[in-house]
Amino acid sequence: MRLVSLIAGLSVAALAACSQEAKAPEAAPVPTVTDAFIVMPAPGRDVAMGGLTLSVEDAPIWLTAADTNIADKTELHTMSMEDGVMRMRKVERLEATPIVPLELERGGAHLMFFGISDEIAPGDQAELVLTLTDENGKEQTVTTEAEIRAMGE
Ligand SMILES: [Cu+2]
Repeated sequence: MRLVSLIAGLSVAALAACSQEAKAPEAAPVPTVTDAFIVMPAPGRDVAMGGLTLSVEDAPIWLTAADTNIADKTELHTMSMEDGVMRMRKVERLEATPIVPLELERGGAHLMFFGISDEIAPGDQAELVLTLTDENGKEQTVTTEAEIRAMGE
């Protein structure tokens, strides 16, 4: 009886060691966000776009949400040409890999802000909080400063 429980105990320990080893090689992505900006809305409007660069080391990561203190709602948008017309589409996630950083900018995939405060002016800084999700579904948030830019800049 004692021998059986000893063997059972050993195999549990062996399983635990095994599952820890299986997890060890998974690299945790290390993200860096730079050049975040928000463009001033057109006069009388409260909707505008913004951008940033998301680089990552060691493993791919996905931008899955964004939030700012100067707008009610932020969406992730892609741009594509359909029948000769540029169209924006809301997407759930945008990918950055160690080889291809995610670049959000005018004319391409971008951040879209709704209900922008009318208190902002070019040169101001807004807080931008990004939710990033790795390939295991693990989330992390990165807070960065976004520069408010005039429309033509
Ligand atoms: Cu858009």
